[in-house]
Amino acid sequence: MREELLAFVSERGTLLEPDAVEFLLVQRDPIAELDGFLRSCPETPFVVTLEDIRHAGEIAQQALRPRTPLDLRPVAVVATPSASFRRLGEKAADGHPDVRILRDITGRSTCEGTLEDFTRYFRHRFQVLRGMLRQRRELAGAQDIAKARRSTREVRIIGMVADIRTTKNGHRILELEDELERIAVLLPAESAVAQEPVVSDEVLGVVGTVNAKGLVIAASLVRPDLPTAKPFPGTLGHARVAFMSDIHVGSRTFLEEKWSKVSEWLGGADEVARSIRYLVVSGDVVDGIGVYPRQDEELTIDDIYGQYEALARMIAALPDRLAVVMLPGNHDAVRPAEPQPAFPMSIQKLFDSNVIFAGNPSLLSLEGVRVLAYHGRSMDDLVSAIPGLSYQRPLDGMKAMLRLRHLAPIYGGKTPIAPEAEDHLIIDEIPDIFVTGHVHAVGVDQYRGVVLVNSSTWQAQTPYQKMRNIDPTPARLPIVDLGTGQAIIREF
Ligand code: D5M
Ligand code: FE
Ligand code: ZN
Repeated sequence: MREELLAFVSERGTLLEPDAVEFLLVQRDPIAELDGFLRSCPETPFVVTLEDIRHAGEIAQQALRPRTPLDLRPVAVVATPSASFRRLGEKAADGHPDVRILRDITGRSTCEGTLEDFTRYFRHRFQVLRGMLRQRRELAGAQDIAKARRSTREVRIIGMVADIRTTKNGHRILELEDELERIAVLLPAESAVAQEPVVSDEVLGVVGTVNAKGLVIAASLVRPDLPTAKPFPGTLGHARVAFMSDIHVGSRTFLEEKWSKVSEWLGGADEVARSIRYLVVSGDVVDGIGVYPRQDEELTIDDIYGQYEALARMIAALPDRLAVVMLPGNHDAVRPAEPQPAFPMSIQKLFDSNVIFAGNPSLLSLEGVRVLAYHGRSMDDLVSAIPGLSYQRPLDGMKAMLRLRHLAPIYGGKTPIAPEAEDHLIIDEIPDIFVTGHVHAVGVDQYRGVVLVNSSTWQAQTPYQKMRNIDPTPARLPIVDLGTGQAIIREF
């Protein structure tokens, strides 16, 4: 495809930035995509950039939307479809699927894991998140740590959390680092700031005063967070997207009967089922091989390709109108370090052409609605670091990710992170829908206008989960309306 694309480019007398080439190559029809963009230009540009192409798709979508602020509808979350949810749905087969992968790591990984790579990775993380924090009114005029250290008035600093400890008097002390210096920040035991959860390696702002010993006494902590609620963008129509993850095909505990039920329902006459045009599958699609000790004792299919072949048959049996987007998780056959690339060709070719493969995480566009999909491995680290978080309440963990504007803020825990040149786990663009899996729970909610989905599992409790008291909520299908952002969960 690469050669065909480049031939097309030279035939049209323009140039394509390397990033734009990679971006196009992961789209469904790279040439049609580029052709569409070139047609929208009054004259052929000298060079086409990644930004040009990304934005072209969005502008086309926006042009289709009505100008009246139908956009201001609140996001409602309900457990059973109301009569209006049923009635509003459009027959998904009546429209063409429109899926774009706006951003993921596939084909762009550059890191080798050297020390320089790590330094560069963390510098990038720091700089981008500092940029976001500087937009916050509370941090206007924030100073470098070196300068703040000498200040006698109120200081505002931004740093990455290098260490967190508690003193014997119950105060907490953070070591905060910027590019040049490090400073200790005291969260006094009796103050409200001491109650706020802080995790290692997050980038935050501190407003406080410096005492005689050069210690910052914090008055408040500032997170990059999301700006106040934004409206759900909303498509003109009411096509729906359903979410799944953690199918774990090949495991003894894979719930075959539940799968038959959901598969039958999706292919049946139910109005809501027929309104589902997209299915996003966020990782752990098979159980894998050698993922944990003595896994072979818990497998019904002990060949990795055999597992993907079985899944491919299951997906092929779903109705043709469904455009399926599939990303990997920690049980899948790609590198475990995040960001993970899409499945290799040897796996992709087992599936029908209605399946689109994306990396973990990836930012997708479904008819212009932006979906941030992430398997959710970092939840393991967040649950151990933040008091009150639990596997049963993954939506709280997702809100924490949005507040910190990072999918995997804690480095060096259970979530392996590849030191790419840029930190792809930063939540840079604010999505309209944010979905995670991994914890085998389910839920829908919203945070500041972002619809949150945790996408259940199709695996029963495993012996390991039983030992750890993790009680999964399998066989639930969250469904979101792309017109309104309204979300429901269907149980099978
Ligand atoms: O993870 C499924 C669930 O089990 C999820 O809640 C995490 C938990 N889990 C799995 N393995 C571990 C380890 N090693 N430590 C802590 N928690 C774990 P899955 O990715 O499907 O195996
Ligand atoms: Fe899983
Ligand atoms: Zn997982």
